[in-house]
Amino acid sequence: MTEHQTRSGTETGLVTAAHGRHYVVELAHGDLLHCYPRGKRNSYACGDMVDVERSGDRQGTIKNAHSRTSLLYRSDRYRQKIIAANITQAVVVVAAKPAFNEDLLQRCLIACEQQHIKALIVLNKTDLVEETAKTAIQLTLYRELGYPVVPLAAHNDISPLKSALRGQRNVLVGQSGMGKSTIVNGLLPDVRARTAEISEALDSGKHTTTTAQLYQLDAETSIIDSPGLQTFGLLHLSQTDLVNCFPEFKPFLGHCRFDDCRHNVEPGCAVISAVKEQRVDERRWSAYRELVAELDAKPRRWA
Ligand SMILES: Nc1nc2c(ncn2[C@@H]2O[C@H](COP(=O)(O)OP(=O)(O)OP(=O)(O)O)[C@@H](O)[C@H]2O)c(=O)[nH]1
Ligand SMILES: [Mg+2]
Ligand SMILES: [Zn+2]
Repeated sequence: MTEHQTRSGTETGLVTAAHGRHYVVELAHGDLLHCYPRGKRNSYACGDMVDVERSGDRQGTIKNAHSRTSLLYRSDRYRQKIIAANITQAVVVVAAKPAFNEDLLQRCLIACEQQHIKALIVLNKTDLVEETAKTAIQLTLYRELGYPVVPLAAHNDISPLKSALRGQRNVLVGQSGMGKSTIVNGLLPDVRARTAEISEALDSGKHTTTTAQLYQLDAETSIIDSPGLQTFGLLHLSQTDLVNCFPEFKPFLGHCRFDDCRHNVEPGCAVISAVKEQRVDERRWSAYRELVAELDAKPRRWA
């Protein structure tokens, strides 16, 4: 018995595609199994290591996932949605056209902070020179906060991104149309065929990505392409989580008048003073307050 066949009938594999409740699991010897999870409440994501039981020639049932080192997910009042598991770096792709949503970018960064996932911002479509100038300025704030910003024209040349991806399990996230799948195709020129194959197998006929898909770039590097996001709920964060997800707040924490200050409307708040002194950007504090308000609103139904 090998380490990948722990119990009779049970094999261990990596989730390499996820489309709703349909998963593709790659076993140690490279076989692909089309799987559904056991039980209605269980859900998995690309990057999960799972135990599966074969139920047919190329089919199986996912019994459980191994413990995760990280989990990128979003949650609104009604449900939680897993984006990717066991990732070390999120590549948030933005572009000037269609205009990117800064609120969504901030939410992606916050979700990463909470899971201790490194975040990298790609400013794609820099070949659209005129449109890009304003967006580049808009991103200065994030660069100053310590998030690397990589300008890219994925259509033309993917090489500026390659070294930043190396040695990481990456996930591409962002709005639809920013160029995530174009980046994958640039990294793996033969990937279109593979994408078509998997999409066909999963019965998805759309042009934009509807299936999260993991690609191995080399022995140490992989990248997950994920479907475009429109919203990014963060109701799984606690108030404390939220504060800690804003790295620039850190120097001011512990200096507020009240020990239980929420840095929202409280008098004598050191964070609010820092905003007034322009030591913390107003855009970030607004985002923070918006999220505090969301946490204060109606309770989560999935909790
Ligand atoms: N001008 C320009 N267009 C680009 C570039 N990269 C991608 N595009 C175009 O942007 C559009 C969207 O690209 P996709 O790669 O499908 O975007 P996506 O982020 O994967 O979108 P979803 O799968 O819907 O989330 C396509 O028409 C691409 O050809 C670029 O560097 N420059
Ligand atoms: Mg795509
Ligand atoms: Zn405060």
